[in-house]
Amino acid sequence: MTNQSKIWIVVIISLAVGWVIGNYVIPIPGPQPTLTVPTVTAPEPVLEPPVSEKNRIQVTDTGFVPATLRIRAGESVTFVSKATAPVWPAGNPHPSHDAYPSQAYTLAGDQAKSFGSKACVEYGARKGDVFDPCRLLLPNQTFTFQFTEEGNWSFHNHVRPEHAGTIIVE
Ligand SMILES: [Cu+2]
Repeated sequence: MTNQSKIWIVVIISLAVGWVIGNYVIPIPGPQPTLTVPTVTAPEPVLEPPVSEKNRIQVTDTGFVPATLRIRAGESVTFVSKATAPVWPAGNPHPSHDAYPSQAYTLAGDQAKSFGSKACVEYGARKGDVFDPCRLLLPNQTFTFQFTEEGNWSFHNHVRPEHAGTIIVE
Protein backbone atom coordinates (compact mmCIF):
# COMPACT_ATOMS: atom_id res chain seq x y z
CA MET A 1 0.00 0.00 0.00
CA THR A 2 1.36 3.38 -0.99
CA ASN A 3 1.65 6.29 1.37
CA GLN A 4 -0.93 8.18 -0.69
CA SER A 5 -3.43 5.36 -0.25
CA LYS A 6 -2.79 5.36 3.53
CA ILE A 7 -3.44 9.08 3.68
CA TRP A 8 -6.72 8.66 1.78
CA ILE A 9 -7.82 5.86 4.13
CA VAL A 10 -7.07 8.03 7.16
CA VAL A 11 -8.96 10.94 5.63
CA ILE A 12 -12.00 8.76 4.81
CA ILE A 13 -12.05 7.17 8.28
CA SER A 14 -11.74 10.57 9.91
CA LEU A 15 -14.65 11.91 7.88
CA ALA A 16 -16.77 8.83 8.73
CA VAL A 17 -16.01 9.07 12.43
CA GLY A 18 -16.76 12.75 12.37
CA TRP A 19 -20.06 12.17 10.62
CA VAL A 20 -21.08 9.49 13.17
CA ILE A 21 -20.17 11.69 16.11
CA GLY A 22 -21.96 14.65 14.58
CA ASN A 23 -25.17 12.71 13.95
CA TYR A 24 -25.45 10.03 16.61
CA VAL A 25 -23.64 11.10 19.71
CA ILE A 26 -26.20 12.64 22.04
CA PRO A 27 -25.02 16.07 23.00
CA ILE A 28 -24.74 16.74 26.71
CA PRO A 29 -27.23 19.47 27.52
CA GLY A 30 -25.53 22.52 28.80
CA PRO A 31 -27.14 25.31 30.71
CA GLN A 32 -30.13 26.65 28.86
CA PRO A 33 -29.57 30.09 27.53
CA THR A 34 -31.61 32.63 29.34
CA LEU A 35 -33.75 34.55 26.95
CA THR A 36 -34.66 37.98 28.05
CA VAL A 37 -38.04 38.86 26.63
CA PRO A 38 -38.47 42.56 26.63
CA THR A 39 -41.59 43.61 28.48
CA VAL A 40 -43.79 45.53 26.12
CA THR A 41 -46.65 47.29 27.79
CA ALA A 42 -49.46 47.82 25.36
CA PRO A 43 -51.00 51.21 25.72
CA GLU A 44 -54.42 51.18 27.33
CA PRO A 45 -57.00 51.71 24.64
CA VAL A 46 -58.69 55.00 25.12
CA LEU A 47 -62.33 54.15 24.71
CA GLU A 48 -64.78 56.96 24.94
CA PRO A 49 -67.78 55.46 26.75
CA PRO A 50 -70.94 55.60 24.74
CA VAL A 51 -73.08 58.53 25.67
CA SER A 52 -75.71 56.10 26.85
CA GLU A 53 -73.19 54.74 29.40
CA LYS A 54 -72.54 58.20 30.77
CA ASN A 55 -76.21 59.13 31.09
CA ARG A 56 -77.47 56.18 33.04
CA ILE A 57 -80.59 56.02 35.17
CA GLN A 58 -81.35 53.00 37.30
CA VAL A 59 -84.95 51.96 37.63
CA THR A 60 -85.29 50.45 41.08
CA ASP A 61 -88.13 49.09 43.19
CA THR A 62 -88.30 52.44 44.97
CA GLY A 63 -87.82 54.86 42.09
CA PHE A 64 -85.31 56.29 39.60
CA VAL A 65 -81.65 56.86 40.49
CA PRO A 66 -80.92 59.62 39.71
CA ALA A 67 -84.40 61.03 39.33
CA THR A 68 -83.14 64.14 37.57
CA LEU A 69 -80.53 64.14 34.81
CA ARG A 70 -79.16 67.09 32.87
CA ILE A 71 -77.92 66.39 29.34
CA ARG A 72 -77.21 68.17 26.10
CA ALA A 73 -79.49 67.90 23.09
CA GLY A 74 -78.44 64.96 20.98
CA GLU A 75 -77.28 62.85 23.90
CA SER A 76 -78.87 59.55 24.83
CA VAL A 77 -80.08 58.30 28.19
CA THR A 78 -80.06 54.64 29.14
CA PHE A 79 -82.54 53.33 31.66
CA VAL A 80 -81.35 50.09 33.22
CA SER A 81 -83.69 47.98 35.28
CA LYS A 82 -82.35 47.18 38.74
CA ALA A 83 -85.78 46.34 40.10
CA THR A 84 -86.97 42.89 41.06
CA ALA A 85 -90.21 43.37 39.15
CA PRO A 86 -90.61 44.37 35.50
CA VAL A 87 -90.46 48.14 34.90
CA TRP A 88 -91.50 50.46 32.10
CA PRO A 89 -89.75 53.84 32.05
CA ALA A 90 -91.62 56.19 29.73
CA GLY A 91 -92.21 59.85 29.09
CA ASN A 92 -95.08 61.75 30.64
CA PRO A 93 -97.99 62.03 30.70
CA HIS A 94 -99.22 58.70 31.95
CA PRO A 95 -100.62 56.73 30.24
CA SER A 96 -100.29 58.25 26.76
CA HIS A 97 -96.50 59.00 26.93
CA ASP A 98 -96.79 61.48 24.10
CA ALA A 99 -95.41 64.76 25.45
CA TYR A 100 -92.10 63.98 23.74
CA PRO A 101 -91.52 64.74 20.98
CA SER A 102 -93.47 67.95 21.15
CA GLN A 103 -94.90 67.66 17.67
CA ALA A 104 -98.54 66.69 17.72
CA TYR A 105 -99.58 63.17 16.96
CA THR A 106 -101.68 63.07 13.90
CA LEU A 107 -103.50 59.85 14.51
CA ALA A 108 -106.17 59.31 17.11
CA GLY A 109 -108.27 56.34 17.97
CA ASP A 110 -109.73 54.10 20.57
CA GLN A 111 -107.18 51.39 19.74
CA ALA A 112 -104.45 53.46 21.37
CA LYS A 113 -106.31 53.69 24.64
CA SER A 114 -106.59 49.94 24.87
CA PHE A 115 -102.78 49.66 24.72
CA GLY A 116 -102.19 52.23 27.44
CA SER A 117 -99.48 54.02 25.53
CA LYS A 118 -100.78 56.25 22.76
CA ALA A 119 -97.20 57.09 21.87
CA CYS A 120 -96.33 53.50 21.04
CA VAL A 121 -99.43 52.75 19.07
CA GLU A 122 -99.85 55.93 17.12
CA TYR A 123 -96.28 57.11 16.73
CA GLY A 124 -93.59 54.77 18.01
CA ALA A 125 -94.83 51.78 16.14
CA ARG A 126 -94.27 53.72 12.95
CA LYS A 127 -91.33 55.99 13.71
CA GLY A 128 -89.60 54.41 16.67
CA ASP A 129 -88.61 57.68 18.31
CA VAL A 130 -91.05 58.10 21.15
CA PHE A 131 -89.84 58.36 24.73
CA ASP A 132 -91.20 54.92 25.48
CA PRO A 133 -89.69 51.42 25.14
CA CYS A 134 -93.18 50.16 24.36
CA ARG A 135 -92.43 47.08 26.44
CA LEU A 136 -91.62 45.95 29.94
CA LEU A 137 -87.97 45.81 30.99
CA LEU A 138 -86.94 42.74 32.92
CA PRO A 139 -84.10 42.95 35.49
CA ASN A 140 -80.89 44.28 33.89
CA GLN A 141 -82.59 45.02 30.60
CA THR A 142 -82.09 48.52 29.22
CA PHE A 143 -83.89 51.14 27.20
CA THR A 144 -81.82 53.84 25.51
CA PHE A 145 -83.40 56.95 24.12
CA GLN A 146 -81.83 59.92 22.34
CA PHE A 147 -83.13 63.38 23.14
CA THR A 148 -82.84 65.87 20.32
CA GLU A 149 -85.39 68.37 21.61
CA GLU A 150 -84.48 70.80 24.36
CA GLY A 151 -86.80 71.00 27.33
CA ASN A 152 -87.72 69.41 30.62
CA TRP A 153 -88.99 65.95 29.84
CA SER A 154 -90.57 64.26 32.81
CA PHE A 155 -90.97 60.53 32.88
CA HIS A 156 -92.35 57.79 35.09
CA ASN A 157 -92.47 54.04 35.55
CA HIS A 158 -95.56 53.01 33.64
CA VAL A 159 -96.04 50.10 36.03
CA ARG A 160 -95.71 52.37 39.09
CA PRO A 161 -96.53 55.89 37.84
CA GLU A 162 -95.79 57.41 41.24
CA HIS A 163 -92.10 56.80 40.50
CA ALA A 164 -91.09 59.79 38.42
CA GLY A 165 -88.14 61.83 37.22
CA THR A 166 -87.07 64.49 34.72
CA ILE A 167 -84.55 64.69 31.90
CA ILE A 168 -83.39 68.28 31.42
CA VAL A 169 -82.22 68.66 27.84
CA GLU A 170 -80.20 71.85 27.22
CU1 LIG B 1 -97.39 55.46 31.80
